[in-house]
Amino acid sequence: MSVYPAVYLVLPPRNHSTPPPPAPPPKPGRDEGEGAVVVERQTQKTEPPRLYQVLLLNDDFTPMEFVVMVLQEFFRHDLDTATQIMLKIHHEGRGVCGVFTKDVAATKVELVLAASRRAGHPLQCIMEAA
Ligand code: TYC
Repeated sequence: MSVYPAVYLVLPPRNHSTPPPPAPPPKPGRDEGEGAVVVERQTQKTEPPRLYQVLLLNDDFTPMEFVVMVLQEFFRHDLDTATQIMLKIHHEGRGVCGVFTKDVAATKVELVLAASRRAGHPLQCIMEAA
């Protein structure tokens, strides 16, 4: 007779037909919780807007002072710069007042022409692609 106590290992019944329980769903990440919006990254496609020069043209009748006033009021140049631009136009026939996006340039042209006609001057103002 043995001196050791009997030890029995109790195992659960074998069952090869029952699959293991499904793994729990992964915990949502920082941006993947319920109701979150996932935005796909896209490569940059936006082109910078095209720019347009606004120019004044010389004529024989518009007073120099009026042109200087236009350059100050509509293009925010100081008196010195406005005078230099006016003289350049006077001598060379045309000169750049500023460079703007299309809508802004078109609006400047309209405002300058309206002010010139209101004052009775034939000043010409145009825009050109820069
Ligand atoms: N030539 C004009 C004069 O002698 C002055 C002038 C300058 C007119 C610029 C238009 O865009 C102009 N009075």
